Amino acid sequence: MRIAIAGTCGLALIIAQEIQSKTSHQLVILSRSPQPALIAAGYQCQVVDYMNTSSLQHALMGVDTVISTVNGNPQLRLIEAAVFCRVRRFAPAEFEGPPHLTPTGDALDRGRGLARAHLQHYRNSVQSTVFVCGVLYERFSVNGMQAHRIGMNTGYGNEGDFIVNARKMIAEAPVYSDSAGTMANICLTSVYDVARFVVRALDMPQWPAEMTMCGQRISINALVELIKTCRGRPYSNISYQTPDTIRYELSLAQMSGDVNKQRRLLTHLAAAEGRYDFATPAYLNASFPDIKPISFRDWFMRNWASVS
Ligand SMILES: NC(=O)c1ccc[n+]([C@@H]2O[C@H](COP(=O)([O-])OP(=O)(O)OC[C@H]3O[C@@H](n4cnc5c(N)ncnc54)[C@H](OP(=O)(O)O)[C@@H]3O)[C@@H](O)[C@H]2O)c1
Ligand SMILES: *[C@@H]1O[C@H](CO)[C@@H](O)[C@H](O)[C@H]1NC(C)=O
Ligand SMILES: *[C@@H]1O[C@H](CO)[C@@H](O)[C@H](O)[C@H]1NC(C)=O
Ligand SMILES: CC(=O)N[C@H]1CO[C@H](CO)[C@@H](O)[C@@H]1O
Repeated sequence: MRIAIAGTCGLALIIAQEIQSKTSHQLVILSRSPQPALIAAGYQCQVVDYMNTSSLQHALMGVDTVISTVNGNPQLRLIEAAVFCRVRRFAPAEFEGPPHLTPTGDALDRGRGLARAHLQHYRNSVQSTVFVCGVLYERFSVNGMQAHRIGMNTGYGNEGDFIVNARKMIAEAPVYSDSAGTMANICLTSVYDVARFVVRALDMPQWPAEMTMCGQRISINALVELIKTCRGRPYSNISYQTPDTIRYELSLAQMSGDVNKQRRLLTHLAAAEGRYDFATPAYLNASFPDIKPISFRDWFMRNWASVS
C-alpha cells in the first residue's frame, strides 16, 4: 500500500518511523517545506501547498491511505484532494478524546469537528476513522511535549503546562468532575504506542468510525499521586479543581486577556469533565493484544530518570 502522512510534527514522524521500520508499505511524507534531513534518513518527501489544489492532487496520486496531523482549513483541502484522487482511507488529525464528548465550538477543537463533518459528507467515497488515544504521556515530559515536537502551537506544550509541574512539584489538579466530589478519570497513551497501534490498524480490513487505544486509564487524583511517588517527594503546592473552580479561573483569565492560560485551563476543564475518558479495554488494545503499551509509571520513570 502507498501511505501518505501529512505533516512533520513529532506524532507524524514517529508514525512514519514505525511504518518504515515495521512494514513494507510505501510511504510519502507531505510537508509545506523541503525536508532534506528526512530525505537523508531514507524517507520519501513531497512538498505540498495546501492552498493549491493541483499540488495536493499531485501528491496524493496513487495513495491508498492518508494519515493527517494537519489541522484547520489545510486539512479540509487535503480531504477534498483525497476524494478527488480516490484515496481509500483517511485518518484525520485527532489523537485525543472521543469526539462525542467534545462540545461543538470547543475552543480546543482546531477545526477537528469540521474535518469530521467533511469526511462524513464524503463517506461513500473515502473511509475514515477517528484515532482516540486520550492524553499523550508526553504532556508530562521533561521540557514538555514540545521536546517531542508535539503540540508546539497549542499553548500548553511546555513542561508543567498540564496538571503537574514535576520539576517544581506544583500541581493544579482537576481531580473532581462535579462539586459533589465525583472523581474524574483520564485515559493516557505514549505517542510511541499510538504509532504502533495506528500502523497495525493500516492492515485492518474494515475501519470502524472510531478506534480507541489506551496505555492507562486512571483517576486524575491517582495520577497526581503516582507522579509524587515517582519523583519521591511531596508537592510544595497542590490545589484541587472542579469544573466550577476552573470556570471561575477561566473567567479571570479571559478578563486579563491571558490566552495561553485560558487554553491551559480549557485542557483542565476537559480533563475534569472526563472528555479524555473512555471505556477500557480500548478497541485497539483488544484487537492487538500482542501490543503491550508502556504503563505511565514506567514511561515517567524513564523520562524523568536524569532529573533530580
Ligand atoms: N492527545 C494529546 O495529548 C495531544 C497533544 C498534542 C497534539 N495532539 C494531536 O497530535 C496531532 C498533531 O498536533 P500538533 O499540535 O503536534 O501539530 P501541529 O502543530 O498542528 O502541526 C502538525 C503539522 O501540520 C503542519 N502545519 C502546521 N501549521 C500549518 C499550517 N498553518 N498550514 C498547514 N500545515 C500546517 C506542519 O507540517 P509541515 O510544516 O511539515 O507542513 C505540522 O507538522 C493533532 O491531531 C493533535 O490533536 C494530541
Ligand atoms: C500548483 O501546483 C502545481 C503542481 O505542483 C504547480 O505546477 C503550479 O505551479 C502551482 N500553482 C501555483 C499558483 O503555485
Ligand atoms: C499555590 O497555588 C495556588 C494555585 O495555583 C496559588 O494561588 C497560591 O498562591 C500558591 N501558594 C503558594 C504558597 O505558592
Ligand atoms: C488500557 C487498556 O485498554 N488496556 C487493555 C489493553 O488490551 C489488553 C488485552 O485485551 C487488556 O488486557 C488491557 O486491559
